[in-house]
Amino acid sequence: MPHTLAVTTAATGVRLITLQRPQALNALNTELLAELADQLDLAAADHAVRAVVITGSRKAFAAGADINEMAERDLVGILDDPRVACWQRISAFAKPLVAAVNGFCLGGGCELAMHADILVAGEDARFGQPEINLGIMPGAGGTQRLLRAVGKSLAMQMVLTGQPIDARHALRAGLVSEVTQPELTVERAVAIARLIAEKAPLAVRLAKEALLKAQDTDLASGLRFERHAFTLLAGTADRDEGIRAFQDKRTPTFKGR
Ligand code: DAK
Repeated sequence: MPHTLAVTTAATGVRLITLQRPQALNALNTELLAELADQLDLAAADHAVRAVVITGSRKAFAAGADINEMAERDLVGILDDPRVACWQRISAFAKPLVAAVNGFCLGGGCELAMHADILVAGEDARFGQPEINLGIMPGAGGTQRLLRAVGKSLAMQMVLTGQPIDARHALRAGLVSEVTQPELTVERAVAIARLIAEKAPLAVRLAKEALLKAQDTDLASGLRFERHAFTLLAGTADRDEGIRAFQDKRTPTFKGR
């Protein structure tokens, strides 16, 4: 059983992972990151799980990497940092990941939220990369994913000044796709995940992979990947089922085959 997370089934096919280190505003220490990577590995292997929602508390999604833990690591310690492998496992999660963000979403917390495919924010959410205030810089993808999400000028401003932006600004910038009342953030994220969970898992998986490719490849390679993935789906039973259900005017039953 994890110590720093609560793991529940929020809806059919939807696993909800809640970060629970309230004493440190869900700061991401090694234990929490390792437990999160373990839970995502379990979700990846479980056919009943079609999508995952990750959330924190009303006060904080996560206030960053654990600064006290970071203080104990010198240059060599950072080279051997076990958290790097945890982040790699988190970023390798191939099923849809939805983040429900309330309160502080800072530093490594913002970087974790940006690992999600879809972000829903409560009106009180604050997104920031304040590492510069500590004499360091983002280390879990913040410079790369933030720039891709919000563009150069705002990413530069956030990373170089350390100043956070509010949920409405994050929405305008494209960092999140929806803003809700804080008490409805998890409910809305679960509803989105449930819609995805009802779709054909192989199509969802390949569509996610293709969309992520758009961020790190040129257009011709991305289009080639899309064509291959699209062709691959022609061999699936779920494609036959989806098309037949449309013609029969009924709801399809997808099996992930
Ligand atoms: N680490 C450890 N403890 C934290 C924390 C953090 N990031 N953030 C908050 N806490 C603790 C506080 O120390 C306090 O503990 P006690 O004093 O009660 O024992 C408790 O949580 C409540 O916090 P506050 O009393 O400060 O609460 P306030 O509401 O007054 O202020 C705040 C909330 C979020 C504005 C403030 O807590 C704050 O500024 N926190 C630090 C935010 C921050 O600087 N985050 C960035 C951390 S650096 C890497 C991967 C990732 C990273 C680096 C490397 N590799 C893979 C190599 C990422 C780095 C970072 O995220």
